[in-house]
Amino acid sequence: MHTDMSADLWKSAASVLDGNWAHDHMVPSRRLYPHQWSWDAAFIAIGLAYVNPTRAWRDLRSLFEAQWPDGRVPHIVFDPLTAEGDYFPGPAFWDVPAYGNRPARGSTGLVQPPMHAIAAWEVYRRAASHGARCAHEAGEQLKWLYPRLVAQQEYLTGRRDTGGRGLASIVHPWESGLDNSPSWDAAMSGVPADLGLLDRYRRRDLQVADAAHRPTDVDYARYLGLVINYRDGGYEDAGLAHRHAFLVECPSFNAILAAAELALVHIAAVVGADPMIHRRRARRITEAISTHLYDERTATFRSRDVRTGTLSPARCVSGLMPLLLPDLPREQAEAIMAEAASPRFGLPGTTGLPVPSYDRTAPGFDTLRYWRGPIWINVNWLLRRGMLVHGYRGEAEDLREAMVRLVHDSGHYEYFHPETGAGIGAPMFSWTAALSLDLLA
Ligand code: 9YW
Repeated sequence: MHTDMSADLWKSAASVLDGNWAHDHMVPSRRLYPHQWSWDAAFIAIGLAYVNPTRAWRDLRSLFEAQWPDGRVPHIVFDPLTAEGDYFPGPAFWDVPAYGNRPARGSTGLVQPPMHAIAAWEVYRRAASHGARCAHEAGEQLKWLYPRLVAQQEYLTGRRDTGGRGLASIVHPWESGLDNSPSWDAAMSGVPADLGLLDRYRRRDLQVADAAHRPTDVDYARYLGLVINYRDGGYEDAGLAHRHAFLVECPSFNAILAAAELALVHIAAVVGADPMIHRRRARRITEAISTHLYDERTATFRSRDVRTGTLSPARCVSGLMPLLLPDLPREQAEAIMAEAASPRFGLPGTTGLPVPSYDRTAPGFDTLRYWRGPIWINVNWLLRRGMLVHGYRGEAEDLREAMVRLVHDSGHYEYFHPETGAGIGAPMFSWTAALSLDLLA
């Protein structure tokens, strides 16, 4: 790849991360998302590992300082210096119960995909190249994080196994990180949409972003209704199957959950804990994904609605994520590669672009609307990682080059138009910048 292009991209990526640092954490985007988001912090740490490892640890640590006593790591940790009006739904809406040594910063009661063990291991691995002081810092931070990462996994594999199949359920589309993905359409159609909620609570996102890109009002009313139901039950998980309208097992969330156990195998060995526990858990989750989330007929992974027991008809990028797992049966890994290469997604060898978030051939494919079509760098980064796990080296390199080219030509955007490659959503978006650093290194 052209070295001037790499040098330019490296410089602009590092400067986006400098600009988005807020005293003890990184914001995903200054204007749109002025707090700390959970899985963003993990992707961001992976990039900070190259330019500022101390900040990578600080960001992960400030997130885990807000961990709940039951082990859940909140999907947003609020910055008390940001005005309530600058983001909705803010701390007042979430109204989370007081818990233990909860820091002054409030949080939500939802989670996001547990990318953090993967990130912590990546930051640790790179520390030695920054010298002895950095390596020592990494050892100390890893020791601090380990029990907290384990508690996070135990929360998700325990209390969140609402279907009893050895998989974690999400209780809200926001927990997937793929907010309005068509993967939830079938399950969401059964969730009441009280549009009156939108009169009471104004959508802040529509004041700072284009309505044509964002989830619709009906989606949003359902999102708020689900939060209110979970919140009014004290964010308790026991008995959710009987009192919550949305419980879904997502192949991407669960693939990350299993990949996190594999990262914990390495971390446990460094901190003197038993790695075997994690190896066994990774195998169990992989088996559950492979058995319960695979549709034999179409040879694709789909999300499963726990309430109805049915697989979603939508073919989304989340179905490609189980490629992360080394123990996935060979024919399923091959099926994922075939799906990625098909006209539904398309690999850069054919399209010149990374894969879109949704099936290009589906009638509802929408080039602008968030997770219903646009290209996102974080899921493509995960797909490339999966390709490397299964030995698809040529495809992985093509995908790396396509991502680098896209971000270089279009900027560090939140997402990209899946036909033209134009940058859309928020500019100067942290995870796009952070993962670009990793792709260049
Ligand atoms: C929202 C912060 C978050 C990401 C999610 C993405 C979006 C927040 O932004 O959700 O308000 O809709 O879908 O993955 O963590 O970058």
